[in-house]
Amino acid sequence: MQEKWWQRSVVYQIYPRSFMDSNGDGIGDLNGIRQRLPYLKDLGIDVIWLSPIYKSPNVDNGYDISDYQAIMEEFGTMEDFDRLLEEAHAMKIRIILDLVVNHSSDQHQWFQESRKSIQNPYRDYYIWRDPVNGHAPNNQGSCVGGSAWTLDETTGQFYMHLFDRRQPDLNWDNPVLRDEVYRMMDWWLQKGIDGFRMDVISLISKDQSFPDYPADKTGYAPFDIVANGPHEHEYLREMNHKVLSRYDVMTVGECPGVTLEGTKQYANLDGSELSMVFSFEHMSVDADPAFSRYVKKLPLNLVKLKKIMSRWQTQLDGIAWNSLFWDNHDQPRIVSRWGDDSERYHDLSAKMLATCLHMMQGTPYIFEGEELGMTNYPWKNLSEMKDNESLGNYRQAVEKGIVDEKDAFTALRTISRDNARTPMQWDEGKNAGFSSGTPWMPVNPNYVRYNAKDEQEDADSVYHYYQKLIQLRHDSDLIVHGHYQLLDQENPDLFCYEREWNGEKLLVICNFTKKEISWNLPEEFDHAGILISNYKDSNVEKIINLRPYEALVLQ
Ligand code: TEU
Ligand code: CA
Repeated sequence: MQEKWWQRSVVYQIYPRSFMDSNGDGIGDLNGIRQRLPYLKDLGIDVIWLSPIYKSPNVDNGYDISDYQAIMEEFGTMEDFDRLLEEAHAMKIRIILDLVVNHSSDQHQWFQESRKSIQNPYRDYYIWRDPVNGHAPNNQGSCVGGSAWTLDETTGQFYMHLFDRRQPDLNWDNPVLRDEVYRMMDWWLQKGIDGFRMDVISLISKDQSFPDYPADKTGYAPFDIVANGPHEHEYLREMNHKVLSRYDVMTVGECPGVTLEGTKQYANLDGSELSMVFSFEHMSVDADPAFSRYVKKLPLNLVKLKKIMSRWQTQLDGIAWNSLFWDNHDQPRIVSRWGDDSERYHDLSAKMLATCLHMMQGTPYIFEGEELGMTNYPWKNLSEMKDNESLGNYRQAVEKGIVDEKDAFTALRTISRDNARTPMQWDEGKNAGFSSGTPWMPVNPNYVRYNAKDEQEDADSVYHYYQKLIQLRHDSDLIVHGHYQLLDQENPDLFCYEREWNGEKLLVICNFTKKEISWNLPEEFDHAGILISNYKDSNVEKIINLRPYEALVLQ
């Protein structure tokens, strides 16, 4: 099988609103991103994934699109985008865009038309149903809390929205809508973009008989219960056939609710659907399935995490392609979540977590600031938070008495999506160098300690460690293609695994705790050299004495 360019690539996710503000209005923008291309080049990444840059009323920071072929005014103009793409390409950096087509904004012209009357030609672009006994058609819940159905007075019918009521779901069972989406995708690909990250693409096909589903504690069925619906793969294959297969692009489907078996179809190496998917099984190990993740957080269960990640590593090998991520704009910061963001262990644990992920098989994703070890924000109260989804779930659980308000806030602080969205920390100047105005989100006060400028100047920084991990992947067939095997499965403190390719082997050892732990080195690594490690003076003996958060890769 011939290697695809995206199999050796490292992707860097930009959340444009928080990355770099070029004109002092406190909001990141396209020209800001352009100014920082040299930084990304220096880091060594291959691809930028831009979270949505399209016209949007910003109910969900651009994940509610009112015009798929226009740029959000706060971010700049189409000319700014064209220039960004051109300059990135000149630097051999590719750009993929977020494709948000499970739903649009309620301000999109399609929905404005659709809601006017039952006979409107756009009616079937969305999902409309008559009330059932005066109520919503079924017990489907939305991701932000409450029902997934809203009654629209004009016609007396309900429309469906798996997210906010201002994000109505598009009707993928309508072939006219599908072709409209494909035309729009083609328009962007003609511009020369290098692919798409597809928002909640696992949700596009619903069982439109809308049965009632098992409800959770909120009284509603979870939003992702409809994932992997009846025509899911049929529609993706159609999209692939009509659009994607005509370009040399990468695609990553964000797939809540996806299974390992399903991924063998979604991300099959035969290229019939997508290049890879984001699955969330490994992100759920600190959630209690009975509660929304925003109101209850469990400590990390490393054995569980290892089992999940190892299953994806071994079972997709040679069949489908993995994506590798700890962070994105919907997740808290990994160093605060599963590392230790205290001064003493911050750098060590950030590097350990990076090692553990970047030595696996798949395409790694770095979320802006992760390469600096950016941390969660020290929230004091609710009023500082902005994210609709985190707050919606929190409020619902508190109002229904499902959780104690104080406990829930403790969880919310550490899991809220807002943690990912504070401004990028560029330097120790005003607002961390993000903006000369007032940033739309507060800057984390620790920018004086963790910022790009200082870390670029410090050879030992988290930044330089990421740079090295990226370089290693570019240079190593073993890291890109090697078969994976978990070692010492039940060890509750260490994550150890091997990679093997053409008779060569790699051993990855990661201490997830601040304890000192000794571990017996497998004999075949007796004379191995150190490929990378996060302590300077690591030495390899028959019994390795691992220090707090130590990470070692032997070859
Ligand atoms: O996320 C879908 C989704 O499931 C998240 O809302 C959720 O935060 C998390 O994955 C659950 O663990 C996508 C986007 O990434 C998110 O920012 C949008 O809010 C959402 O879709 C709606 O477009
Ligand atoms: Ca701006």
